Amino acid sequence: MNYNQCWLNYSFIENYSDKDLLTELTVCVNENKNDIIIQNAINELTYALKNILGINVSCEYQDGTETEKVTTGIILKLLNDDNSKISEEGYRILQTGKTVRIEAKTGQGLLYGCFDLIRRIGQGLSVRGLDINENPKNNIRMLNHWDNMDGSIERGYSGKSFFFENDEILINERTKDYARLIASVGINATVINNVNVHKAATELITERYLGKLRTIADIFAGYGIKLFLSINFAAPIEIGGLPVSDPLDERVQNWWNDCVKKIYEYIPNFGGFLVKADSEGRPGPFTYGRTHADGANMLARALKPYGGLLIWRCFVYNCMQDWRDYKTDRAKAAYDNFIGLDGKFEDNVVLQIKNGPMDFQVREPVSPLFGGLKNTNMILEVQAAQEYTGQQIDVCYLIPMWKEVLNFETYAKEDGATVADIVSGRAYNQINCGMAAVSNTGNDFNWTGHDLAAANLYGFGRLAWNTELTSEQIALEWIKLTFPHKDKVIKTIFDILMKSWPVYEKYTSPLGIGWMVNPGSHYGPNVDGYEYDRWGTYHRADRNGLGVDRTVRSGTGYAGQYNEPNASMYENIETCPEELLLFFHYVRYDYKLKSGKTLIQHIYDTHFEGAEEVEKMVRDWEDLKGLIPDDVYMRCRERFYKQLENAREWRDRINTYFYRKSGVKDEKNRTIY
Ligand code: GCW
Repeated sequence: MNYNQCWLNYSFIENYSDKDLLTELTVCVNENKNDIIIQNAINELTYALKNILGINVSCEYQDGTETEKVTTGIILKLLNDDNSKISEEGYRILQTGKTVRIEAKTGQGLLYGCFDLIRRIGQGLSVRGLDINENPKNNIRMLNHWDNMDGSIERGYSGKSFFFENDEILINERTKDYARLIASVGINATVINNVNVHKAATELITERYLGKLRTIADIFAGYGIKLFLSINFAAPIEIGGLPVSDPLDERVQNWWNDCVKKIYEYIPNFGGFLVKADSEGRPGPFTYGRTHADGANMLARALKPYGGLLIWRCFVYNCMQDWRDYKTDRAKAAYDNFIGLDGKFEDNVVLQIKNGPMDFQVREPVSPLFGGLKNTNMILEVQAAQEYTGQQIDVCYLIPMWKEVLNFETYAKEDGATVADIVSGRAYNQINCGMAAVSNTGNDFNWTGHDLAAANLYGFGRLAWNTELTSEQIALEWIKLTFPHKDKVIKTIFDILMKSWPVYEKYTSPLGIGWMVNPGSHYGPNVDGYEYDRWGTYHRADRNGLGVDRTVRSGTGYAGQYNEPNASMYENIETCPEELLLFFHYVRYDYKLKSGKTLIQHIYDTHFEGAEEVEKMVRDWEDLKGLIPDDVYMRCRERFYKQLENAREWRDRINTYFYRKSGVKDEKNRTIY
C-alpha cells in the first residue's frame, strides 16, 4: 500500500473494558439489507472491531421485531418511526443490558453511527451506559478539491491528485479509501475538480468522462457522499460551439439543460455544480452585462428537476487594482457584488462565502455577507489547504480559527445570529446550507503532506457535523485515533496543535494585516511582495506607521458593511479587537496597545517569541522519539526543521523591514538586521 489510512489506521487496544458488549452483530434492516451503504457500515464496524479489539464479530440479519432475542452484541437497526428525534442522517447509540444498539432511519445514518462507535472504541472510551442522539448541524458538509486534470493540485501541498492524471480519471482502491476516510467524519459531498476549470476539465460534464464519473459517484454513494463538479461558465462556447455563454440567451439555456439531462442519465444521484465566475480572470455573466443571479439561476433551473444544487462562489473582486487608489477595497468587493442580489436566487442556489473578505489569511475579520444576506442559502468556505498558513510544512491547526468564525455574532437578528446559526440554516429556516473546505489532500503517503495536517481534515468534518464541538475535543479525538495512547505523546501533540495557529500568527504578518508573502507561491516572507501589485492586498506601511484605514470616517468604508454594534466596534480604534487592528486602521508605530507596548515593540516582541516557540516545538517533538512510529516521527521532524527556518526568516525580515522603516530600536536590543 503506498498510503496509510490516517485516523482509520486502527491500532490494537489491549484490555478494552467493554469488549463483552461487542461480540456479536445483529442487523435489523428488513428488506434493505443488501443496500450497499448498509453493507459498508457493517464492514467498517466488523473491520474496526477486529483490528482494534481483536474480535471476530459474527453478523446475523433479523427482522426488526425479533431483536429482543439478542442478549449480547451490537444491533444495527433501521427505524420506521417517523416521530423519533433522529434526522435523515442522524443516529442514536444506546447501551443497555448486554447490548449496544445503533438506530438510524437511513443507511447513511447507520454508517455515521458505526463510525461514531468506532471512534469511541478507537479512543479507548467506555461505551457502557451510552445514550446519545446525534444529528448533523449542517446539511451540506463538503470538500472542494482544487485538483487539475493533469494531476497537479492548485495550492496542493501533499503530492499529486488521486483523482486525475494526464487528463484521465483515476479509479482505484484509494478512491474507496478516500470515501471511507471522509465519510468517517461525516462529510457528505465533494467536488473533485478545481474551481478554475480549464481545458479537459471543461469536458468533465460530457460523455468523454461521464462513464468513469458514474463509477466514482457509485463508490461515493456507498459512503453517503454526493459527487459535485466545478464547471466552466464559458463551456457553451468552449465545447458547445455557441458564440456566447450569456445566461439569458435561450441557446445557452438549452445547452445547459441538455448537458444536465445527460449528466443525470449517467449519474442519477449527482450533487450539482460549483461555479467560480467573474473571478480572477474566469468567465462569468458580467461579460454580457448580466448579474450573478442571472448566471446562477440559469444553471440552477437546469439542475432543479433532478434535485441538483448550484453552488456559486462569492470570491469576486477586482484583481487589477491600482495601488495608488485608496478608495477601492478588495475587502468590500464580495459584499458589494452580492448584497443587492439577496432574495433573487432560486432556492437550489447556494452562495459559497469565504470565511473572510480577503483570502484565507492567518487572521481576517468574518465576511460581512454573513449577517448581510438574509434570504439566500449560504455555505461557509474555509481552507484546510494551508495556502497562507504554512503550506503543510509549518504546523497550523485551523479548527480554533474556524470556531471563531462560527461563533461570530453577526447581529443579523434581534435575538442574535452567529455564523454557525446562519450556515446551519437555523437562523432563516433554510435547508441548503452548510460548510465547505478546500481540501488539503493529495497522493502523498500520509494524504496531507504533514502528518499533523490531517487534524485539519479530520477536524473540518467533525466541526461541520457538530459546530459545537470544541477545538480541544477535536484535537484530542484525532490524536487518540492517530497516535499511541501514551500520556506524553497525547499531551505533547495536543500542546503543539493548540498553540500552532497563535505561533504561526506571531511570526508572520502582524495584527490582521495579512499578506507579506512571496507572490505566486504564497510561502515565506516578502513584505512588499504584493504592495505595489494589482491584487488589492496592501499593508500601507510608511515611516510613521502601517495598516489599512477601512473606516467609514476616513478610509475605504469597509467597516460600515457590518451590522451594529460590529460596525462601530471596528470603526473605533479603541474598541477594534487588537488582533485586527491593522486590518481596520492605519496605526502609528508609537501607538500604545492595551498591553502598554507600542505597536513597533509589539511587532518585534511577537516575532522573537514566535520563532522561539517554534524552537520549543521542535524540542518537544524530538522528545517523542521512540514513543511514536519512527516513520511518522522522522517525517514530521523534517518539517519542523523547515518550519523553524521559515519562522526565523519571517522574524528577521519583518523586524528588519519595520526597524528600517520606523527607525525605532528594539527596547531589548536583540539582533535586528
Ligand atoms: O486563494 C486564492 C488562490 C487561488 C484560488 C483562489 C480561489 C482556485 O491563490 O489559487 O484559485 O483563491 O479561491 O478561487
